[in-house]
Amino acid sequence: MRLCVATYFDDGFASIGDICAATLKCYAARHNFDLAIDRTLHSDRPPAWNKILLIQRLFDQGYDFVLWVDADALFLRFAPDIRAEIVASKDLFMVKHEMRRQLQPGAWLALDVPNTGVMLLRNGEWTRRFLQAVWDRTDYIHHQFWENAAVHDLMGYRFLLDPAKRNEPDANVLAHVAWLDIAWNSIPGKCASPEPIIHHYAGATERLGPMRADLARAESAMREGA
Ligand SMILES: [Mn+2]
Repeated sequence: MRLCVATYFDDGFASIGDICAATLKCYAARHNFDLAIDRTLHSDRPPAWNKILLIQRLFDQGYDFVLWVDADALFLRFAPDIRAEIVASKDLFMVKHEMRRQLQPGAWLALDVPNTGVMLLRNGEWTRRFLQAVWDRTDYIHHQFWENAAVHDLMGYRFLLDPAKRNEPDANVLAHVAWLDIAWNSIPGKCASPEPIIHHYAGATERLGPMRADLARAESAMREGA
């Protein structure tokens, strides 16, 4: 089985992207995965969309699986093997965060928010069609959540896109999706795992400082074999 660990970032993201890439390199080496750190892709869309292009390209190169990790995320621990999460009947493995939204004083809504920051994708007909469907949602090109917004829409999680709508997960899509433990996409201070494998600074205003501190932690985890 060929698995490629992948990320993309442009020059504007390089200071944090380099930190992400350093940990991806260690993770790939630890498990004998290939590594794709792409700095060259470009399209006429905001950079977040390039993840779709890179995953499609790696599928075309024949990888059986792609493990995508956003450039604003990094591994803290290296021993957990993502292959242990693979289920034969599923094509897309990702985390959904549970967020709480206050509707009115005293009334909270628990909201599932699938997050595309970390995804394991199986190279197959369904995933290829899904990625194309995401890319084709041109109405979300400039949405604040970019391709993640298109994924929400396609999966039927529409509340975050439009508070007038409800989350009505699409069973046909979710039949192909397995939810990973939040440890694989732990958002510090927002939706955090007690034992994170990957920290993801989604929507954070300050990333560089915390990611540098995390990198030091990751380097000692690496030395200890964790
Ligand atoms: Mn991100």
